[in-house]
Amino acid sequence: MYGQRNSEKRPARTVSRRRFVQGLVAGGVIAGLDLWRWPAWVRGADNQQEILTGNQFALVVEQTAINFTGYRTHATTVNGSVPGPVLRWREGDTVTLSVTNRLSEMTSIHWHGIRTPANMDGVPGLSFPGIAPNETFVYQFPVRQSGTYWYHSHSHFQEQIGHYGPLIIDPLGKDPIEYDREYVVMLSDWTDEHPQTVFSNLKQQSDYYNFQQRTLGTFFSDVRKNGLGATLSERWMWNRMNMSPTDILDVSGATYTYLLNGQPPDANWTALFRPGERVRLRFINGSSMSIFDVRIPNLPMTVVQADGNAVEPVTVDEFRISVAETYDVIVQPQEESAYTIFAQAEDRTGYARGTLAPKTGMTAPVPPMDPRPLRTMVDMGMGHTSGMNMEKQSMKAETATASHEHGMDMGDTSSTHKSSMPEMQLGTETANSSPAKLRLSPEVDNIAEMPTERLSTAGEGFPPERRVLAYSDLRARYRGTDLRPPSREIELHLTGNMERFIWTFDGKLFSDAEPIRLTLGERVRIVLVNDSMMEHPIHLHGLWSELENGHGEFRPYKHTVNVKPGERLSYLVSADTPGHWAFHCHLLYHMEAGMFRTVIVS
Ligand SMILES: [Cu+2]
Repeated sequence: MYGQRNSEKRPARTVSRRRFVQGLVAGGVIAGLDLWRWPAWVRGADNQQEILTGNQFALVVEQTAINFTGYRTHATTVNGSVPGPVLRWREGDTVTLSVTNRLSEMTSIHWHGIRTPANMDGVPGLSFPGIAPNETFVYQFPVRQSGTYWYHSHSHFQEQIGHYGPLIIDPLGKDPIEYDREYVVMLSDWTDEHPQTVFSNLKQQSDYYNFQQRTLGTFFSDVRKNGLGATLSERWMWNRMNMSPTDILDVSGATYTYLLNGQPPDANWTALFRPGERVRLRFINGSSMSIFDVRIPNLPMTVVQADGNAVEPVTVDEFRISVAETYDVIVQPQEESAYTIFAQAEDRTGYARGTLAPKTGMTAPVPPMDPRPLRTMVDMGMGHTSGMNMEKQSMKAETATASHEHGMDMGDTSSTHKSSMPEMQLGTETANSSPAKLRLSPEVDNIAEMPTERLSTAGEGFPPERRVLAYSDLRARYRGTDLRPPSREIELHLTGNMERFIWTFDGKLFSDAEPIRLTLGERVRIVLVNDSMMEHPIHLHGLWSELENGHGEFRPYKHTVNVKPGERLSYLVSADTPGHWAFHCHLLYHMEAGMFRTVIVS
């Protein structure tokens, strides 16, 4: 059992890895240094990250000894810490970042969500060749946006082993968000296993890190709840589909230690406040594979920014943050007491944790993890279901599986997609440039028969009494800058073979796929249909993804759009920056497994 394994882990030791402000003193990052921008409590606070400000930065990528789990090992770091230093830019500045590679392999830094010229985007093979050992590459570009972002390696698996850090951009004028203090809260996942080993394990056995199969005990409780017939047919169906309804995340707390600003849960990263203050928490999910559900028991959070862009304030108890997303929230603790920042992995196999407190050393209870979510028939892409039609669903499942086994063409399921999507109002003058004609194949083990619009839910696994942020809650604070309707539509299916750990767009591996071509200046609608049973945070480099979530011209601008299982959603893109751009799932091992395309704007 998982719980057993977890308790066998040695207690995390707090290691003084954080060489606070060391980079400022020793790293030669003196030119353009604007310490006045920072109030004393930020500069001096204990337990805070190194912060580099100004417009000139010297960054060094190197191997650094770390210890998150009780075992001493190495991380690939930026300036010697995990996460790397907070980079603080100002909108309107031109920033110069010299990145020196002290590894024995190639490296790179990608500025996630930042609108740079294509040759500054940091993706080896697309933007530039990468940074060779002992070489220094100088990035330079104007900063034309503000908000909370992050940076990370785009070279092989370096992101998993520590090569990431927060990136904050102050607006040129007054910040429209009012707050008295702010903290970066960067969540991530650490494993002592070599990421190549993790990937091989997943390739050989996709549920390698999932021990949460349902047992005989849960069978009997399901029978009591749902009756024997429904329980039998549901389980039979999942077996036929070669899936477990408990496969939520591919890599779990079985190997991961979840970090909050580079601190394991026991180290309890702590941020201070004075009661009554408005505290801005800048949440960044810098994980390789972990989606988190974040809450602060007894403290409502008001979401004010998503992926760096201001949204109309919305107050919630909890939000789900997918890999690579950022959310800024305001909290206003009134009591002279401590609060736990609790970020449980979506599969409930572990959590990251920190504390907000009026004094150092105070703690609040750490809540038990919620029950783990179960995948449902909606996730399966079979629409809404009830006990009544379970049998019918099972028959469909059997048909699909049988056809799969015999390699039969499932036929024109794409036409079903369209007719079954009355919720989506896909513009009038659009020509579908990529009619998806998918069939079951070694790369595609499922096709959503009835993908649904699911923007008004955060997904499964939340108790009903909690207010949980949904994508439909995100209304941009400012009207979009390009109000033209899209001139065409590109539909892409998020596909995979769970068992073989193959992940693709439209059933095609990156190596077999043609680039997606956009004409410079055109406005397009990207439609994503998730045929798989996993969530996929889809990240388009260089261009904004304006999520069509029912707010008209106030669509939120995102850089990463999480697509739930069985979901169909769309966003608009203005192809305003030429070049070769990466477009991929931000689950690191999904990207590596093939879920990646090149977008060429010319
Ligand atoms: Cu993915």
